[in-house]
Amino acid sequence: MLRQREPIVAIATPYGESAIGVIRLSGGGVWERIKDSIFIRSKLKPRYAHYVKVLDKEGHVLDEGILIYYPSPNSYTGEDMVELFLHGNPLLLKKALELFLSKGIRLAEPGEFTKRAFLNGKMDLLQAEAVADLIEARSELALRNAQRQLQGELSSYIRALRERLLELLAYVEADIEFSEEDIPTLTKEQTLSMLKEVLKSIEKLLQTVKAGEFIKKGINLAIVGKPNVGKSSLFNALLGVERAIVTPIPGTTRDFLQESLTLKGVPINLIDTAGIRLTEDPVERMGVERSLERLKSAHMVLFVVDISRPLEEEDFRIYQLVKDLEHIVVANKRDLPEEPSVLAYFPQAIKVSARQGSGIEELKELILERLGLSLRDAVQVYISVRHEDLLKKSAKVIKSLINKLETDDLFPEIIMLDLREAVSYLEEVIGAVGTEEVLGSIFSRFCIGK
Ligand SMILES: Nc1nc2c(ncn2[C@@H]2O[C@H](COP(=O)(O)OP(=O)(O)OP(=O)(O)O)[C@@H](O)[C@H]2O)c(=O)[nH]1
Ligand SMILES: [Mg+2]
Repeated sequence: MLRQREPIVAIATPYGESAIGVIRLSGGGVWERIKDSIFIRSKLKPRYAHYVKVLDKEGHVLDEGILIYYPSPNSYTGEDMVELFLHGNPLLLKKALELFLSKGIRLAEPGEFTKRAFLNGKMDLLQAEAVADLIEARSELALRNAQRQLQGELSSYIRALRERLLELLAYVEADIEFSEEDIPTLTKEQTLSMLKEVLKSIEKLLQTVKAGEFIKKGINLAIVGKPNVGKSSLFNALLGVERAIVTPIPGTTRDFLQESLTLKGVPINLIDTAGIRLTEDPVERMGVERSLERLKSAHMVLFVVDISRPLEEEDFRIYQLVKDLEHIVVANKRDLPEEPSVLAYFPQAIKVSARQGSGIEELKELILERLGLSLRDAVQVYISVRHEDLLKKSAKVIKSLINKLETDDLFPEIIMLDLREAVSYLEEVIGAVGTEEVLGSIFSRFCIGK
């Protein structure tokens, strides 16, 4: 399995001046390739920090630093690896890089170290993806999720589903191959219940894709409503600062405002918009048009109404625009006497007072819950679009198999083919393949020849 490929090299730290710059090398016999350029006093010891000098072609000292040698298989890639910690000067690092390139070591492609780690079985595909996610993570939750995935949480979740299907497959295949013999089989009900259980788990995972994207990229949350209902006040209350201008005059906000905030680690781009109404004022009208535009790019909308006054035609008109979008109805000004018709029309509304700041924490929690990000959720792993595609395919096959089984008695061969297909998609998610394992699963389970 473990293979040593041709040596590659890369500068592993970002371009720019820094205290330390790291050069990473990996591949079969990489140390032998570079050792002429390294002055080292002691004998090279695996995974030991050596003080070294890097010598250029003329034998001059290019820099001094620390070198660590990780012989295969105990390295990140599984190959022989060298990490050199030099001074973080871009020019110097480039010179060192060129020195190694001149020794026939190739420049690494993006992600090539991690790709080699995957190919050498040091991690599965999900974990390799998590490395990229971890480096890119820009919010606390994204970071935490990437770390979880790197630790193999999502992998083990998917592996468990795959094992359930393999178990079923083992029964079915044994039924085909050894139908004459007295071996344990599953009833149709048992098969169905196992399939349904797996399907349910896949569907649960599928629900996390949106949230998974949200925690990586953040969400656009737009506040809309007719003039004077308290949108800007709500904007400020959510931000926790007096950012937007608030006045009793309808039509105060003319252009949209954006501010970033994080809700429990989720990056949110909060947008306050101009109150939407038919207006003769050309400036306000442009603002209204921009509000409508913001609506389109919003992942979620907070539709604000004034709980202290009867609803008007404008409220209903705006509601028509948002009702098919992901939205929350916010009944603001709950500190004032309540006009009962508002809640009669919008019983689902959450009551807040933007001015007094009450109900705001509950609103934040509701936003996260609607986004599928509530920390109370049972599933704490999030999938990405690549996983979604494969999981959907797997779910589709399982679903149709359930339907067929419920209406018909199927040949085990058919069940076997469907199961294999469903399993193959799960394997693609983790990047594992091998039909050997199916056989292994049969024999470990049935002790044939006993
Ligand atoms: N009593 C009470 N008044 C509020 C509350 N929220 C906002 N107001 C008042 O309502 C008026 C309008 O508030 P804004 O936040 O400017 O309303 P807006 O929806 O942004 O208005 P436009 O920008 O004109 O569309 C101001 O006088 C606020 O002080 C609230 O929770 N309770
Ligand atoms: Mg406003």
